[in-house]
Amino acid sequence: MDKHNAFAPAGLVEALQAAERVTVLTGAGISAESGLPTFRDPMTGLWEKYRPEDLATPQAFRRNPRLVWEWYTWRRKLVEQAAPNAGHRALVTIEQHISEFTLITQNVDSLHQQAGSQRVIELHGNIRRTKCFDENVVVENREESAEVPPRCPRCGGLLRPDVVWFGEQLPEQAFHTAVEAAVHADIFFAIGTSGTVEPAASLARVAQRFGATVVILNLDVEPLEAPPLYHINGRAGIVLPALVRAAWPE
Ligand code: BV8
Repeated sequence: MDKHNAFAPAGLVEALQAAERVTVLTGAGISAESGLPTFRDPMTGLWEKYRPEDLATPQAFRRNPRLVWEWYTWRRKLVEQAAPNAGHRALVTIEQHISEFTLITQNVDSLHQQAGSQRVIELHGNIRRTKCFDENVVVENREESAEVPPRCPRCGGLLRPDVVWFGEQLPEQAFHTAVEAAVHADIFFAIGTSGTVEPAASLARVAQRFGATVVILNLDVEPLEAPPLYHINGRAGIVLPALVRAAWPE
């Protein structure tokens, strides 16, 4: 293997082979190669006059529940048509080689679980789940309804996607687990995330402060090999399989 493979720096490969605890934070970028738009992509079609921050809030939902529900219905249909890509699958392989592996995702698309990842912490919920806006309780197997948004079968309140909106608290247990996994990581990967949304973006800094090797994998980073910090510029669907091949040749 080329010793200076930009996608698999030798120092990082050795660290990966020796690592006990690996923590990964993923963002929309890892699902981009599955055809799902990221939040940095300009909104397309009928949504192009909106910003996600304008639609993914409880205020927006209160103001115009139909508009927000229909945006999520559009996104959910894209998610249902999407399949995991080689980046998601490479993380499943890494999980199989590492004794304590934690995958934290900001994504709401279930593609990590579909790829076979076992330990997935969903910081921002999941677009496939629906909950009652008033009771804040998930509604299972709801009947299709002509009403938009549909109503809660229990209390008649409006239904909403079970995702964390801007201005809403993250699920407490999920975030606590994520912080612990950052604190104790030997290696922390931040993959396909612009690091613009808090408190998820703080996890890489926590890992760095507690002595982890930190790897930033993105399309918009300058390559850097300054152990214990690595910046790898490339697509997750290409770089992660290259790292796996270098660390654990068949
Ligand atoms: C909170 C679910 C406590 C919904 C999401 C003022 C008032 C109130 C709050 C705030 C405030 N100022 C700041 C805040 C905190 C706020 C925040 O961070 N705002 C930002 C906009 C500044 N955060 C919150 O509100 C959080 N809650 O703080 O609670 C609180 C409570 C009350 C009051 C105050 C505080 C909740 C945040 C969760 C929001 N929900 N998602 C949905 O999906 O619809 S966030 C959503 O956007 C995603 O989940 C994700 O987290 C974020 C997008 O980030 P990324 O995933 O990084 O995606 P992005 O498109 O940005 O970047 C993609 C990257 O991939 C790019 O860098 C690109 O280069 C790269 N890439 C592309 N292709 C590839 C690639 N890389 C590799 N390979 C490729 N092929």
